[in-house]
Amino acid sequence: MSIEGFIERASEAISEMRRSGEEKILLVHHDDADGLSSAATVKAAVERKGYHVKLLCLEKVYPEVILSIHRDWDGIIIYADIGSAHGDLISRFNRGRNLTIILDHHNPRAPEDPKIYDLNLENYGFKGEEDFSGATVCYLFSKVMNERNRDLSYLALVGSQEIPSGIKGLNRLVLEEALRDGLVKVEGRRVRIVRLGVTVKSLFSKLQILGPVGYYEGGPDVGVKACLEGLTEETERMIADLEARRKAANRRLIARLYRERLRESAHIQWFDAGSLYHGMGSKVIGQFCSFLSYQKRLIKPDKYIIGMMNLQNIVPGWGRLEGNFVKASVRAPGRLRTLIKEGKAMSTVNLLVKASEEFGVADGHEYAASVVVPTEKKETLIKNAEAVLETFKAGS
Ligand SMILES: [Mn+2]
Repeated sequence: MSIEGFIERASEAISEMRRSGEEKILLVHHDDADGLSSAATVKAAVERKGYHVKLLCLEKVYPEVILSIHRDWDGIIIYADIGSAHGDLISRFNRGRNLTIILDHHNPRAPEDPKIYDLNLENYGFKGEEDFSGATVCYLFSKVMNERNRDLSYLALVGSQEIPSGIKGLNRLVLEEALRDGLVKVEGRRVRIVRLGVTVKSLFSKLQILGPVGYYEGGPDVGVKACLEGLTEETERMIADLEARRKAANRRLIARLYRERLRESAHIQWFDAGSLYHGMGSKVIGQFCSFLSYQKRLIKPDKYIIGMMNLQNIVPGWGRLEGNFVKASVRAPGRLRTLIKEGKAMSTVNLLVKASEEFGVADGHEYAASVVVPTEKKETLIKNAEAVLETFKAGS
C-alpha cells in the first residue's frame, strides 16, 4: 500500500488541469451521502482555485449521458464517487478529448485514454469497501491541490459512514487529522462537526435522504450546500417531508411482500416494486433491499435478494433518456455474505455484471450492487443471473 503513488499521480493530474488552461469543470457525482460529500469537497477545493463548477448528479452511469458530456462539454470533467467502474466506457467516449479525473472507490476498470486519470485508491493497494470512501479520495485529492483544504476533512468522515466496517485504514488517519485540526470533536460515541454544529452520523443520514429520495426535486444541490454551510430550517423540513413519503412507500411494499412473498429460484429471491416509489430517486430500492436483508421472517439467508423498480427516464440537469428503464438492486443477506467472503459464492457486483453483459450497466461492491436495464429485459436479467450462479456453483 502506498499513498505516495497516489499523491504523485494526483499532483500530475492537478498540473494537467493547470496546463490545460481550462476554467470550467463539470463535476459529475453520485447521488448518495458519500456522493454529495464528495461533490462538496471537490467543489470547494476547485472553486478556491478559481474554477467555475457545474454539478451533474447521476444515480447511475448511463452510457447515453456519459457519451454526450464527453462529446459536448468544453472543459475539465471530474467524477466523484462514481465512474471508476466504467473507466473503459468513459475512455471510449472521451477519445482523448477532455481532461478527466476520476475520484472514486468502486472497483475500477482501467481507462485506456491517457487524458483520463483514475485516482481510485484501489489502484494503490487500499480497499474501497473498507479503507476509504469516495469522499476520502476527494478529500485526499483536494489536500494535494492545497494544504488549506484540510478544513474539508470532516466531509471525508461523513461520506465514509457508508463503509460498513467503520472508521479504519485511511479513514482512521483522516479522523486523527480532523481531531488535531479541531474540525471535529468526539462526544461519547459521536463525532461532532464543530463548524456545522451537527454530528457526522446525523449529517450522513440527512444527505442519504436529500440526494437519493430528493433526486428529482433538487435534493442533491441542497445536500451539497448543507455539507458546506450546514442545515437550514427549510432543508430540515424538506428532509422530513421526503422521509415521510419514503416510509409510506416502504410500508406499503413490506406489507405486500408479507402477503405475496418474494419470488424464488434456486439461488435468488426477488420482487418488483413497479411504480411504488414514483417521484423518488432509484437508490430507495437499494436501501429497501438492505433493510429487507435483515428481515429474517421474509427472506432466505443464503439467497441473493434482487429488488426492482421502474425508473423515470429523466436525468435532472441533463435531459430525457431514450427508452424506459428499471433499476435492479442486489443485496447479500447474512449467510450469503460469509460465503462471498470465503470465495464460495459470487460477489453481487460480478453477478450483475455477468447477468446484464449485453444490455445493462452494473456496478457496486461485494455484498451490494445495482444495475439499470431496459424495462423489457427484466425477466432476462433474473434468468441470466440464475444461470450465472448455476455455472459458478458447477465450477467451484
Ligand atoms: Mn461511495
